[in-house]
Amino acid sequence: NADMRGIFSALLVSYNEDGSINEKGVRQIIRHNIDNMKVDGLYVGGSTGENFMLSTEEKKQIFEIAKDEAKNEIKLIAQVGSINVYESVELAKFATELGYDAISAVTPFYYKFSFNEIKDYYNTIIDSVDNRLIIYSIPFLTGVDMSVEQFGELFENEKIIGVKFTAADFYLLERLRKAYPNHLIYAGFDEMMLPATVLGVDGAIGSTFNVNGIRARQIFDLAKEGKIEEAREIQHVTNDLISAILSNGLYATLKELLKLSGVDAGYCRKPMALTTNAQVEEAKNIFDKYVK
Ligand code: HMN
Repeated sequence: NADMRGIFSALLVSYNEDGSINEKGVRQIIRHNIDNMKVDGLYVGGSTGENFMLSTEEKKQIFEIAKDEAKNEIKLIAQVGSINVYESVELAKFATELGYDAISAVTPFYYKFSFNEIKDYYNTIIDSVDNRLIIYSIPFLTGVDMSVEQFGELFENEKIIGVKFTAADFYLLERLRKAYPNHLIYAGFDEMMLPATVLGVDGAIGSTFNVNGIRARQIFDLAKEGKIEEAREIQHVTNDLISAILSNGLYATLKELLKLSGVDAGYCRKPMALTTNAQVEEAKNIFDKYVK
């Protein structure tokens, strides 16, 4: 599974003001990631794509657009997780037929599912397709925490090849790295990429790589080479950028920054609010300072 190592942008999706998908804009975001951010791959249908607010048909449409635009230029991961596991199976089949290199699924959320239920969810999804699966663990949004042993139980299924680890728990990250040296671990918090890389992650999946992909790769490569001080300098600038983005509204600001780079990144989708003038103005400052 070494082919899946590297820097993956969590794909942003361009929506029109009425919430419909702006296909042309989505294609431009994908091209920008490939041509200018030089990413190794895209994580399609994640939180960053505002995926959990979409219908099944819309999710499929985004998978189709991404594959059609990216072809085989980069690796593609399809996030198919949903608390409707039958939808996840349908999406897993759809993405696999399109030729996605792997699928991923968020831990089922909202209800307090038992670990056995979570395990059944993952096995149901991946056993329905001839593909590989990456667990998407994001406890701060899902409330689902799993132990080293529980990850091990999921990894008993050979088709489950890794985890996207969006957490600040570096103790757990270190324990997972030691216990499962042959599974893929992706860092999920861009602002903590350096410490995660020092602990030996295989790659990173992040929203801010849509605009900061070049610095992200520098941090990753320098840290892998043991050049920690140089990597830290770039993480400092990166985190000045990320703090500014987070204070101004994450997805709205990323979209404004893309627009300033000439990409038609559109709007966020309801219930997320439309961008205010103040946000647009602040995005210009952020762009001039850190992105241009
Ligand atoms: C996704 O599912 O779209 C992303 O992979 C999620 C990714 O881990 C991002 N997390 C969220 O947006 C919740 C991060 O890139 C995050 O946006 C960034 O580190 C800023 O906090």
